[in-house]
Amino acid sequence: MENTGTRPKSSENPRQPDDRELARLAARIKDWGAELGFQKIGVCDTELSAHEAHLQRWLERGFHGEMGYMARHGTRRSRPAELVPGTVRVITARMDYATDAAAPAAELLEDPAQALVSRYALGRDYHKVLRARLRKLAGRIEAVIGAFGYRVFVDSAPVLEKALAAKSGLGWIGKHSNLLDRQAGSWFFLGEIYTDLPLPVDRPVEEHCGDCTRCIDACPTGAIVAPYQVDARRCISYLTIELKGAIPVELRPLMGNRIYGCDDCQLVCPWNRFARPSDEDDFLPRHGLDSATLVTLFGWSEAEFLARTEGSAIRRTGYTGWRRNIAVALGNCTGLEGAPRAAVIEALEARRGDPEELVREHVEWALERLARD
Ligand code: B12
Ligand code: SF4
Ligand code: SF4
Repeated sequence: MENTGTRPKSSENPRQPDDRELARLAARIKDWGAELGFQKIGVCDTELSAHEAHLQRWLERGFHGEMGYMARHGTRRSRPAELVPGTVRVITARMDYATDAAAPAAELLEDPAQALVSRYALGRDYHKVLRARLRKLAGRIEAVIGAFGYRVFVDSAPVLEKALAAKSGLGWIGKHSNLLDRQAGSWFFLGEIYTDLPLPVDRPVEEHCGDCTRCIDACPTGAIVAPYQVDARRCISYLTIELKGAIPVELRPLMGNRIYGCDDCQLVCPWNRFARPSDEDDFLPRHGLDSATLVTLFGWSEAEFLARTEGSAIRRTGYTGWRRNIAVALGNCTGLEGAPRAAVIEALEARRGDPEELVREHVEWALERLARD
């Protein structure tokens, strides 16, 4: 959890800015945000009761699976002032991560022997990138107005990031449940600054999903059980990143070669045609992760895994999760013949004696599936 805020002492900040000063400050915050590499900055108040009800229902239905942290914080997730007392506004920020430098996901999905790492995880861990920039943004505000109360968050605490971003006009929540924007699609990260500054708020944008259901239809595992409702337990992103134990057997064949996260619901979204590539070097693919074969990645030792995922979001799945995920993808390499098939089987057989029972079980599943092919 973030702990970067400063609380104003009344003697440090004796005069509250008036409405005109606050409006001017909000405009400057947006300019500074752009200078710091954010594509959009918005401001909203903290009233999230409709979202709180949706969140509650999502939890009651058990859609969070093993993500205990989603249930743990009571109403603090949907009531910002309970998480950070004194919060009256949230400054929200969007940073795009799509890159032209990566091998196209659609092509990788067609070749079962290739590994598919979701677009957001190809480069540097976004938490680090956004957090550092948001701290700079808060620093700029402080340099102008003096000490003020704030805290910076990037997917690091009980915060309803998409709801806050939607409220502050950064986009609308699509049927796949991600936030999207008409000019930018959905390939972006979100971050926030909770603050006690009563800045003027922005208006939400209209939603533009209309009759479209492409994301729902394209989901390989049927995880989008209704518009705006994702059962995480079926989502490949959850299965490959958040789930620590065995991947349910019935879902394994549906995962294809997606070894870390999944982008299918975004790949088919028509608004992503308007996404602009990011010019952040931090989000460029590292270690050939956008074009590696499954066999290559399965051969990584733990030391190689740790070295090549340093500063990357992929660390979250751990070396055991990495091998588990790739074993499933190798088991999905049906339809291969000759040398490529032999290479897949050889790679799996080499890990039959893996020290981890979890990995061994997924390797056996994969070999059995290929034996039936
Ligand atoms: C838990 C989580 C997950 C879980 C659960 C996903 C989910 N939909 O909740 C899993 C592991 C599956 C996941 C996957 C992904 N995630 Co995620 N995840 C989060 C996290 C930590 C919390 C999200 C949350 O609050 N879920 C709770 C449920 C209740 O929210 P919800 O389903 O969106 O429902 C809300 C609305 O849709 C609405 N609602 C719900 N039901 C209904 C019904 C109706 C009728 C209406 C109108 C509205 C409505 O109200 C709810 C509350 O706001 C956030 C970071 C954060 N702290 O916010 C990142 C975050 C949402 N993830 C992010 C990303 C990038 C992803 C992936 C794309 C990664 C990948 N490529 O693999 C996938 C996308 C999968 C998908 N289709 O959602 C980004 C999204 C950026 C964006 N443009 O929106 C975030 C914001 C992280 C960040 N800081 O950038 N994620
Ligand atoms: S990320 Fe993949 S599995 Fe999850 S909802 Fe989207 S398409 Fe379905
Ligand atoms: S694919 Fe269609 S329904 Fe899904 S988010 Fe995009 S526009 Fe909305």
